Amino acid sequence: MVDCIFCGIVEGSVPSDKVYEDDSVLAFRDINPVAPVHVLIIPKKHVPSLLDAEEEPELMGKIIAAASKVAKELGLAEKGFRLVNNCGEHGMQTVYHIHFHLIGGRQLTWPPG
Ligand code: IU
Repeated sequence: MVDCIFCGIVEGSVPSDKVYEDDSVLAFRDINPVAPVHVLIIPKKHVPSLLDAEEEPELMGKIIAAASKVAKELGLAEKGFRLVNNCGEHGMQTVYHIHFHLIGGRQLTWPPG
């Protein structure tokens, strides 16, 4: 068992409800959804946070491309959605394996709390 819960999901030792997978990216449903659609999109490689993304531009591009694909596949294209990264303490990041929340299926509000 690996230390990082999302690395565990990637290797399959932790179960998840996967909605998309390719060689470098995985998307699965959040266990505590805040909207009808709440998917986490992660790199398979352990990248701790957005502060480390500067070294991974190609991988980050693949994540954005996956978000676009998953949003369309899950029926979010017509009404729209939000793609969110929480970074660090003030950003309220709780899992230090970078992930992007794809949230939609209801009217969202702005600004966030
Ligand atoms: P955050 O951006 O680090 O605050 O969000 C972490 C998310 O990971 C949060 O929405 C959790 O519900 C979600 N999550 C999960 O889907 N599966 C898990 O095993 C764990 C957290 I731990």
